[in-house]
Amino acid sequence: MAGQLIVFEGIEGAGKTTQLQRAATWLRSQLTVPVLTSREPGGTLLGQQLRSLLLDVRQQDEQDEIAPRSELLLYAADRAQHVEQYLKPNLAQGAIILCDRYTDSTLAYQGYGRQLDVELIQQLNAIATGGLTANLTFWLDLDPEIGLQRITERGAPNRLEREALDFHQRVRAGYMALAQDHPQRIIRLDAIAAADDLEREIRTILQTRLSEKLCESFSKKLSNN
Ligand code: Z5A
Repeated sequence: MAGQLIVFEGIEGAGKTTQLQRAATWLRSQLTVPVLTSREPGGTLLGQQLRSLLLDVRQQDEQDEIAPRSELLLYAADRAQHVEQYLKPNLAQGAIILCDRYTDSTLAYQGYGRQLDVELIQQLNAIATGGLTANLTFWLDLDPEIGLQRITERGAPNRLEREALDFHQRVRAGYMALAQDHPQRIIRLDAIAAADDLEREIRTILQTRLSEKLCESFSKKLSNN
C-alpha cells in the first residue's frame, strides 16, 4: 500500500513547524504505520548543505549574491534528492510523511515572490519530483507582517526572511492562487488562530482524509482525543 505525503505550507512564521510536529505526535499515537517528518530544503545530507547555501545570511552581503535562477535550481536539486532518497522509498513502504514545504513553496517564492516564469517552475517541479505530488496540503495563511513579527521575536532573520514586505505579500498571493487552482488538495487554515485551535482543526481534517485512505487492518481507529 502506498503511503501518504502531507505537506505544510505558508509564509515564514505562519506556524507550519509547530503544527507539523503536533500532528506527527498525534498521528503516531493513533496509527500503526510509520509517521515520518521531513522538510525542504534540507531533508537529506545533500539537502542540508544546499539549505545552508540557500539560507545563510552572509550570502546577502557578498558580491556574488545568489541569482534568482540559481536559487530556483538549488531548490530543485534539493527536491530531486529528497524525492529519490527519502520520500519515494518511505512512501513505497506505506509511511505517512509530514513535510515542511514542497513544490508549492517554489511556485509561491520563486514564481510569485521572485517573479520567475510560473510555467517553467511547474515543469521544473515535474522533473524534480518525477511526478510525486502531495496527497494533502495544509496552507497556513497569515498576514506577512504578523509572520515576520513572530520570527523577529525569535532571533536573527535568514536570507529570505530579510526580503522586503512586498516580496512576502506576493508570496502570500501566490499561495492564494495555488489554493484556488487546487481546492481538493490545498486546505487553507487561518493561521492567526491560537495554536491549540489550529491543531484541533488539522486533526479533524486528517481524521476524515486518512480514514478514507488507510486500510482498517493496519490502522487503529483515528479518534479526536
Ligand atoms: N523556500 C523557497 O524559497 N523555495 C522553495 O522551494 C522552498 C523553500 C522549499 C525555508 O526556511 C525558506 O526557504 C523559506 C522559503 C524558502 N523562506 N524563508 N525564510 P525555513 O524552513 O527556515 O523557514 P520557514 O519554513 O519559513 O519556517 P519558520 O520561519 O520557522 O516558520 P513556521 O515553521 O511557519 O513557524 P513556526 O516555527 O511553527 O513558528 C514561528 C513562531 O511563531 C514561533 O515562535 C512559534 O512559537 C510562533 N507561533 C506558532 N504558531 C503560532 C500561533 N498560532 N499563534 C502565535 N504564535 C505562533
